Amino acid sequence: MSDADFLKEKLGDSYGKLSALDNEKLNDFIEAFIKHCRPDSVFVCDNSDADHQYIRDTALELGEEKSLAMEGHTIHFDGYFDQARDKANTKYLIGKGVDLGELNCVDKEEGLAEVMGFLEGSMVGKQMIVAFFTLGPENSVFSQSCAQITDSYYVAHSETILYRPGYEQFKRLADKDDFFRFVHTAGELDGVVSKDVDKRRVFMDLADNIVFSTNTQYAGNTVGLKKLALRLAINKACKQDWLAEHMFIMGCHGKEGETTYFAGAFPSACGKTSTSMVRGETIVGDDIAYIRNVDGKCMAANVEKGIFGIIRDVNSKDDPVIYNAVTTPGEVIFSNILKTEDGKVFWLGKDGQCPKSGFNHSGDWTEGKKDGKDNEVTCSHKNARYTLAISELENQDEHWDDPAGVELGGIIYGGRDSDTTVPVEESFGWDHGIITKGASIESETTAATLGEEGVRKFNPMSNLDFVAVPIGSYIQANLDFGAKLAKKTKIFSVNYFLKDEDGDYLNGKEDKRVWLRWMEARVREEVDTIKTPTGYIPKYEDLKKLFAELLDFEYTLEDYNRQFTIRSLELLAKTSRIEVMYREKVPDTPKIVYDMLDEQRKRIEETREKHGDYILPDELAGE
Ligand code: SPV
Ligand code: MN
Repeated sequence: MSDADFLKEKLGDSYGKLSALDNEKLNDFIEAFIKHCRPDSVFVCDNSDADHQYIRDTALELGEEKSLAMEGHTIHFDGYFDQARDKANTKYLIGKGVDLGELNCVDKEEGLAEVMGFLEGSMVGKQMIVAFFTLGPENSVFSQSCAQITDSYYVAHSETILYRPGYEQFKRLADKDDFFRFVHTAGELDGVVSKDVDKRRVFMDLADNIVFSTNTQYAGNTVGLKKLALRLAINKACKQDWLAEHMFIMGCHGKEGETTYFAGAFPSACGKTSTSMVRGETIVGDDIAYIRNVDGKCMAANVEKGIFGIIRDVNSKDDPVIYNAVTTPGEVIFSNILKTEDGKVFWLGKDGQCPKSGFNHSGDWTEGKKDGKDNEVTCSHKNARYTLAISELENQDEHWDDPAGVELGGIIYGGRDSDTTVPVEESFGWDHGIITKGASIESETTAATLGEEGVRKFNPMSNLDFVAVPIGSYIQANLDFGAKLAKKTKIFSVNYFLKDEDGDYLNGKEDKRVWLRWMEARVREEVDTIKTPTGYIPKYEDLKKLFAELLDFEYTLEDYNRQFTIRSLELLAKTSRIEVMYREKVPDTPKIVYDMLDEQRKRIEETREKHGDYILPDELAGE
């Protein structure tokens, strides 16, 4: 049988949709995996309303999602042991002679044999879905075409919410081979959840721009266009002088009629989404940004069109916009929260009282339930999420879907740091910011990945999990990108997690609104600063004004001093930790990284000699 006849027979009604794309590379890819995964049938999605509706309906029909009382809302459950990204089993397939430094790698032949073994016959008794999307807006310098093969209607449904349709773009592909490929199987099912999580693998082949994902359903492991594509994009970006970053993009509106855009990188579950959604400002995207130099300007676009956000602690007080979106009719997929008999939902930190019983990721649930290890099973998982389109949000930025992207006024690096860095600080310049802010991020671990929580981990640009090239060359690519900008974007650090001696947070949840407006004022050159050994910090008067204006809060000098004390000893310790990390783990570290860390250490030591271990900002004013 010829290839065309094989596809015609196997695809049936869907054949016309594939052949209209007239792409042999694509046909070869699909044919190979039909032969290998052996689905009973194949559905090709052409992004029509009818096809999207079919995907929604089938997710319900197969039980991968269940409908809820609220119109448009559904709920999906991942297996009890499949609740987060599996870093240990996420690996790069590397051929002979390729060196990716410390990254988690597996020999290509060996890895392929394993994952292809898991894929073989994995779709017998199931339908294969083939769907097309674009990362970044269509028809823009940011567009990246993607083809997804999956046997999960939940994955396909999530992608129709989170990503822009790409079918039409495929018709116009100039280079027919220029698309990212994703192949996913949930594997054998136990009811509706993946049964063989011990065979969970996410293996990436950078040479062929393909990612394989098996025996898992959690979106961070399966939704190809999210973190799987980010890894392929970082590899591509490094070769082409642009950046693919784990960043939100948001618009700040401190000055009537004008918007200053920021992109911000924070490790998972450290306030990234809530920063992009703060009251009074507008959201472009909450997770992944592509950044390009367009005529000397630093332009950024959200590669997604939706949000896969953490639902824990989303309540009407702290996150009113999201709360409203997830408690009113509209298309929302919840995952791993509590569903009651009458189709209502509850999650950790939601407004109101938690029901005494219901159904969740552990099965039937009643208050006080324990798992096999005698740990309490909470009503929802800490990493439980909601999936919705940005178009559902009342705070969407008017340029969120602009093919030109938005011009960045500032880049922000954040982390979960209880004792070292001040709540907000501006770097001395691009290189200093990239090195001592971005490349020096350390963060205490969270529930967004499997493993122990609360351990301080090195996480350059919050992108460590996704950096697909040796880390030193990734940092060099960031430095080079800045060098070519006509106007350097300012770089800041923020830390929302500073604690006092008793372990209480030194900041309120809404303080980030003040830090954002202060950074905006810096971009506009409207406020002055105090120079510290590690960067420029705000002056008390400027913050006092912003706290009063934005939060109606009387910010005292004592508050300021507690938050902005320069902690010399902790800063020196951090500088040493970072240096050791690079020396031990990153053999291709650019020399400038060591030089800048060294200069920073000297500055901290000199200031410490003069002013002591803990220095109040006022002591440095005027220096
Ligand atoms: C993150 O963990 O950074 C997320 C969710 O944004 S995931 O899809 O799991 O990556
Ligand atoms: Mn993320």
